[in-house]
Amino acid sequence: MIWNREIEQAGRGQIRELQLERLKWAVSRAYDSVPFYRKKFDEIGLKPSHIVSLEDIRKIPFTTKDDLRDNYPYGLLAVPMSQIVRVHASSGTTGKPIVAGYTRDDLDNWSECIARLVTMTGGCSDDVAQIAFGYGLFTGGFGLHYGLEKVGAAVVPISSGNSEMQLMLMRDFGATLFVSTPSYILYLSEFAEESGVKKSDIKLRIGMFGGEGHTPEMRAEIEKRWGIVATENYGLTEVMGPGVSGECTEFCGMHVNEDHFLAEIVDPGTLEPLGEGEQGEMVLTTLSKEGMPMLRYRTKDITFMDYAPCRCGRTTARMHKVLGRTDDMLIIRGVNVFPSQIESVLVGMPRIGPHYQIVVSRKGYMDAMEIQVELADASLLESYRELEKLEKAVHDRLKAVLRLESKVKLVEPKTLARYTGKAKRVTDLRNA
Ligand code: DLL
Repeated sequence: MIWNREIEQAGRGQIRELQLERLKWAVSRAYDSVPFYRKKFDEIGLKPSHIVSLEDIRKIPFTTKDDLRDNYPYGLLAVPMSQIVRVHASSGTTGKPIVAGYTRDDLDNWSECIARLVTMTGGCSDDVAQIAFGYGLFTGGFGLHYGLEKVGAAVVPISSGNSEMQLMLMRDFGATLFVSTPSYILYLSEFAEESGVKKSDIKLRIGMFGGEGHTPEMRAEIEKRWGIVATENYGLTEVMGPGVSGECTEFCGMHVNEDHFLAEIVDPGTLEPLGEGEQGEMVLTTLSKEGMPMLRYRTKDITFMDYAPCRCGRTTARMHKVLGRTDDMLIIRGVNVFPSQIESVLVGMPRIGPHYQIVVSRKGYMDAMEIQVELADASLLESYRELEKLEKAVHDRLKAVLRLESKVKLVEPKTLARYTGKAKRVTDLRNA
C-alpha cells in the first residue's frame, strides 16, 4: 500500500508551501537549461527570481502542443541525453509525435504517483493486475506497470488487443485488477458474453480506466457487466503520462498528485484564471520533472477543481472528470456539442448498446449530425414499429439535452467499430 500521508494528508497551507518551493526550483531549471523557456522569459523580461508566490505563476507564458512539435524531438529536454533513461511519445492525428524524456528520478516519481493511485482504488499487493494498455511508446502500459509493481501487485503485462487471450488469462491467472481504456473493457464485455465467460469464472474486483473519458452512465454499465469497482485516472504524455490524478473509492473527482503537478484552470478564450468550481481548461506545471519540465502546459481538457478535503481522508485537490476537450467540441449550426453529452444520453437508455458513432456532415450551408447507435438486441429489427418508436425516443431525448436536431440511426448489433485503445467516435466530414 502506498499512501504518502506527508503529502496526501497535508494541510492546504503545507501543500502550497511545498508547491511554491518546487515551482521556484522548476522555473529556475527550465530557464537555465532549456533555451526555449529562456527565450520566452527574456522576451517579456521575466526572471525566475520574479516568482515569489504561487500566484506569480500567472506571469509565465503558456506552453502548447505546437511548442512541443516545434522543438521535436529533444528540444525541450533540460538534461543531456546521458541522463535520459526512457523516451515515450504520443502520436497525434497528424504530423510528428509528442516526445517525452525521463531521468531515473522521473521514473521513480512516476512509479510513486501511480502507486498512490492504485492504493486509492483499493489495489494492494494481493492483486493480480492485468495491464491491457499498449506497451510501447504509449505511456499507458509502462506507466501503470511500475506503479503496480511498486505496490507489490503481481503484474501481468499482456498489453493491448488479443481479446481471446485477455479472457483466458483473466480467468486462468485469477486477475483481480484490470487496466485499460473504458472503450476496451466494453469491447471485452461483448467478447466475454460470446465466449460464455460468466462473472463467476473471474475474480476481477477493480478496474482502473483512463486514457480517455467515460461518462457516469458508461461506468455504471461497466460495473454492472463485470461486477467490479470501476475507477478512473487521468494523465498526458506531455507532463508524465498516467499518474497526474486518479479517483479514490469516494468517487468525487480525481486526486491530483499535487507535489508533482500544479493545476490551474483558465478560461480557454481569455486565458484568465478561474476559481475553484469554475469550469475551464486545465493548465499543468510539473514541479519535479527533471528530464522535460513543463511550465503552464495547456492541456485543452475541460474540467474544474475542488480543494475541500475528501471523505477518504486525503487533502489533495480533486479535478472533476474531464467534460470534454476544447478541440473535441463540435459546433453544429452554432450550437456547442460535446460527444460526452451524447454518450450520457445514449448509455442511459434501454434497448440500445453502449456503442455509437457520431457523423457530422454539411449539406449546402447546413450542418447535419447523424448519431449511429447499436441496438442491444437484434430481435427489435423485426418490428418496424418498435424500431421507429425507439428511434424517436432516442431522438427526442437527444434533442432535449443538446437543444439541437440530429438524425438517429439504429443499427444492427456488432456493426459499429470497436476499439482496443482510445475510441474515435466522431467523424467530421465537413472539411473532408
Ligand atoms: O492517455 C496518458 C494516460 C494513459 C492516462 C493511461 C491515463 C491512463 P496521451 O496519449 O498523451 O496520454 O493523451 C492525453 O488523453 O489530454 C486527455 O484528453 C485524454 N485523457 C487521458 N485520461 C483521461 C481521462 C495518456 N481519464 C489525453 N478522462 C489527455 C478524459 C483523458 N480524458
